Amino acid sequence: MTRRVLAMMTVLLLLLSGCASGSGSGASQGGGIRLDGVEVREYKGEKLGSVNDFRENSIKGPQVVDAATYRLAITGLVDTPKEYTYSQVTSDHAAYEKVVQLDCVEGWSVRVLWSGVLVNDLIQEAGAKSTANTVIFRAADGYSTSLPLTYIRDNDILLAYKMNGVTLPTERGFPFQLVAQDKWGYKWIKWVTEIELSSDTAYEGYWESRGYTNSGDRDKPSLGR
Ligand SMILES: Nc1nc2c(c(=O)[nH]1)N[C@H]1C(S)=C(S)[C@@H](COP(=O)(O)O)O[C@H]1N2
Ligand SMILES: [Mo]
Repeated sequence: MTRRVLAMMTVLLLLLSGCASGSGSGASQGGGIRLDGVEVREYKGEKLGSVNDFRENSIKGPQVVDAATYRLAITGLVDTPKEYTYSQVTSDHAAYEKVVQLDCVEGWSVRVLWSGVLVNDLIQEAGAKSTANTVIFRAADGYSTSLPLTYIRDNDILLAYKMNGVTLPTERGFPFQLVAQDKWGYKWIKWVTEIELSSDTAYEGYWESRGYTNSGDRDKPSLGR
């Protein structure tokens, strides 16, 4: 009990001192630079879940991705196909943060602070052709999922490289997990390697082709069509 109170006070002190607030890529509202490795557990007065609250049930287990050789490809219906290194994604693009909850169809949820780049910023650099209306995401484990281009644009959907201020651990999808807010967990693809612009609105990803809804809307049942 006393140990818990002490731990809470330490976190509070860290937050107050500013060294645990703000964006990892530079200055923040608090003016401090958040040091990687210190998990943020409260954001604007809201208690957050933890990196350790997620369950690992990926189709082939955690994928170990080497940041040095990693590439993110933007392909399909684009004017200029792109290939980014890890640091080109994280350092050459504006950073955004938001608190979003992931809900798995298996009945668990975690709400954390995500930091990342806008998927739409990457798409805009490649230049989506006017016929593109679907975004297909592929990952290092062969997993895939898709979402409407309008959903990606209208909701400022993030490709996250940090949660609670900490670089995504291997289990959480390093280097990138899609923050598919308002969608079931199976849309939150981890270990993303490719973003393909497509006109195939009927494309079905890994779980979608196994009976889960293609919309993946969190406010609707996940099974059936
Ligand atoms: N590449 C890949 N991404 C994936 C999965 C997967 O098996 N492979 N599983 C999805 C499912 S069903 C859920 S609920 C979330 C869970 O995220 P977590 O493993 O970080 O808890 O990841 C999603 N992203
Ligand atoms: Mo899930």
